[in-house]
Amino acid sequence: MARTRTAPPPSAPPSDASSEQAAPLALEDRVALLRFMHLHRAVESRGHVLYRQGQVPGSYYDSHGQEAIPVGVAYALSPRDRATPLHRDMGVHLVRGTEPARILGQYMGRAGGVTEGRDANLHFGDPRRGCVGMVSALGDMACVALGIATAAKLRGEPRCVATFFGDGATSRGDIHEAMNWAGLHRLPVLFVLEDNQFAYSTPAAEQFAVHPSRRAEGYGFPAVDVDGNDVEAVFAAARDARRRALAGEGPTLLSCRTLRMHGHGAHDDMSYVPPAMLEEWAGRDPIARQEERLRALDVDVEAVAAEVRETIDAATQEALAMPMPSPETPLPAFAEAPAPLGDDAAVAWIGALADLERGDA
Ligand SMILES: Cc1ncc(C[n+]2csc(CCOP(=O)(O)OP(=O)(O)O)c2C)c(N)n1
Ligand SMILES: [Mg+2]
Repeated sequence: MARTRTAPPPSAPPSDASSEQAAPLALEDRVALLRFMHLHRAVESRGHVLYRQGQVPGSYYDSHGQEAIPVGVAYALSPRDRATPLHRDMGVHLVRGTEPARILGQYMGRAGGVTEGRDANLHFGDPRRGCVGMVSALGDMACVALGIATAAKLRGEPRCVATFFGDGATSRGDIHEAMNWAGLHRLPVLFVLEDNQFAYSTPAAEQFAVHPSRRAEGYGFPAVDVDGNDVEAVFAAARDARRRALAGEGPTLLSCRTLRMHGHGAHDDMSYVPPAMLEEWAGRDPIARQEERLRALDVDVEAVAAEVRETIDAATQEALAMPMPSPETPLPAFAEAPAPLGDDAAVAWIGALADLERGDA
């Protein structure tokens, strides 16, 4: 009889222990990776439906086919680590515990959304979860990540930061400056390149003469070429990079090759992608691949998918019941400075350090 494995609920990110150990992934973790990819795809698919129903302002952007990268990297982080995800990286938010209803509420600009209806629908971060939302200017978030990593190093805090960017963004100066500085100061940064081989309609061959993964060497740190459609490979590479970062060995570039199966936005039919390429990559779907692995281990993968469907249905009802933000209220999402997830130990440690310094003076 097939076993049904349950994964941690979305509000329970993996413990420090799961990401510290070099041991092979436990079956529960392998199932959790599948579940988070399903959640990622399902929350985005539902967002697209809501968009077509006129519930989501602006355009709509998803990451269909790329889910293994944000999920695999985020799962390797500890709660105390930080992330600067791109606007499509819902897996990062979900793994770090942001509830699907709050993401759907965010898409629709509702008061119950992550930024309480106060920011553009996809440019959001939840400081409680250690996620800094992106700004539209590509490449800029690498410099924000650098600031976070510099602060962690100066304060002696045991944390790293994962910053995500596309192949197109690697042509921006900010990425080079960030990599140079991070390499020089051995900062605890995971540079996560989501190489989907296109920057909007521009193919990689028209973007750079040398693949960006070769550039890391010039800045004095390693790059790892990762199959971006294999969530376990992404997890393993991120876990190794995190270990290096926390050991003071500096940054790593995780160059994750993938192909997004949807266009740049809901308005884009991606006619610029050769059909044969789409067909080839459809056969490498990250969810189907993880399901195949787990089916072979007798996991009831249909039950995992069914549970996620139920979760998203309930989240949709919850989000649709959220009111629009009141024009009377100020900007609560920015006015508060909540302690981020997993920081209790670090805060206590910094407090002890401050006392010590005062005592010395
Ligand atoms: C500095 C800057 N230039 C141009 C844009 C417009 N723009 C938005 S997304 C995009 C393509 C991004 O390609 P890539 O970095 O490969 O990310 P992908 O969407 O493929 O994940 C462009 C040119 C921008 N947001 N910022
Ligand atoms: Mg791209």
